[in-house]
Amino acid sequence: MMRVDAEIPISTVPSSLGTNGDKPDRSAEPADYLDMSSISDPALRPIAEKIAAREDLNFDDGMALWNSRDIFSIGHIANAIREARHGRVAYYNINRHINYTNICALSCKFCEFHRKRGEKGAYEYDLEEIYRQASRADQAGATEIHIVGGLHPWLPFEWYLEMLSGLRQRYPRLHLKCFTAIEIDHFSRISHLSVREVLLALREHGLGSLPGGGAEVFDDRVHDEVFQGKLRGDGWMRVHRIAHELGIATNATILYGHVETRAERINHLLKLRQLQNEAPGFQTIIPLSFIPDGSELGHLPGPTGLEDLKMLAISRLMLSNFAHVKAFWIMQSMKLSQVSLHFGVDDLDGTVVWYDITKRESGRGNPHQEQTVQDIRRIIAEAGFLPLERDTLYRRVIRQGVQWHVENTP
Ligand code: V47
Repeated sequence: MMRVDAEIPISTVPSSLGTNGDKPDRSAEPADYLDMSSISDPALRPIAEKIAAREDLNFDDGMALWNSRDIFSIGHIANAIREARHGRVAYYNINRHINYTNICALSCKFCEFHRKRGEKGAYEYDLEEIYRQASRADQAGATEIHIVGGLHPWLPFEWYLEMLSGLRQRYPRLHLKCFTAIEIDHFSRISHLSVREVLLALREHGLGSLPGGGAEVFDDRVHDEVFQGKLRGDGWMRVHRIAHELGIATNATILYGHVETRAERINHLLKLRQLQNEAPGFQTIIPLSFIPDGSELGHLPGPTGLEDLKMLAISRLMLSNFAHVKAFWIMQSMKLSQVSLHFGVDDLDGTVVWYDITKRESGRGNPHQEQTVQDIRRIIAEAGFLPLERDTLYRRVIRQGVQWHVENTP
């Protein structure tokens, strides 16, 4: 049985939990949380001044952040934005991931998940299995299911529509956050519909929002080296732009720590910021720390803890128009995710339970990767923050065990 959430004094909760994309959540200013005398590296002072003045950072600022070894000052500046937006609150959700198939037409080098049909370890769930997993999520009081999979070569578009309508009919409370831009583009090809028509049809059948996966690194050089054949950055951004124009909220990711340069990471963040300015709709950035194990890039070392902290903090600093920065504990580990709450992060994703795409947390081969609500709340509280359960759209969840509702709704 899930523990009932302890009450958080309402005065500590931002007036809006940040569904507005580019609008700040509170009236507090980053300057209120900046102590210039504590910034040791002189190269970071102009950056702190820009943040205090609410000015956007440029490419050179991003590189200066990467080149600085003053991790505490970088954290201090990122934390000023985080606190101005969210106060002492740190968000989490009660969710389940369903990876419906690992059979994929693509064979990206960075990915240990993909299999060809008939290959050892290949799997595909039928609709009944997906409903069974969703039923368990619903009974456990989850608010969201996050559904993504490989690009299955034979499943028709109608199968995905049936999956969504079947889920919505059976479990109407669950928010369906489904399909990366890569899958959306694939559906457009197999159905001969435009991306807009695909998104409209998916929403009609129950789609709630799009996750941020598949963005990788928006750079053609990197793309050709590690993601060949996959939808390129401009295609990913086009899908998210159209989703935002339709009023569908989405997330964004960057997969860092493989063959990309730091300059390419900064350019990726700048492109996301520009898209958010032109077509707002991103809720959160999720920087994903590359896990080399089991992939064709298994010889690479992967990012260190300091690199993870810097990436999270720099994302917070560059993406002034994103409400949230999430550390996905599956990639960054639970321990580092806790520390990252002091480096600009305000969200830790959720309970997850089963996750098939990477399996570092549980040891290779075992997709059971679960955090209990108690543990998530404990690490947040121990870091000095107030744990707050949110739904997918960052609305506050009021919970009594497995019964829940969104604040201000019945
Ligand atoms: O798109 C694949 C990445 C992503 C590896 O939107 C890898 O709320 C590290 O996008 N090492 C899927 N990363 C996960 C994702 C996500 C996760 C949590 C929340 C949300 C959200 C989105 O995982 C893929 C890819 O970029 N990935 N292989 C790897 N070896």
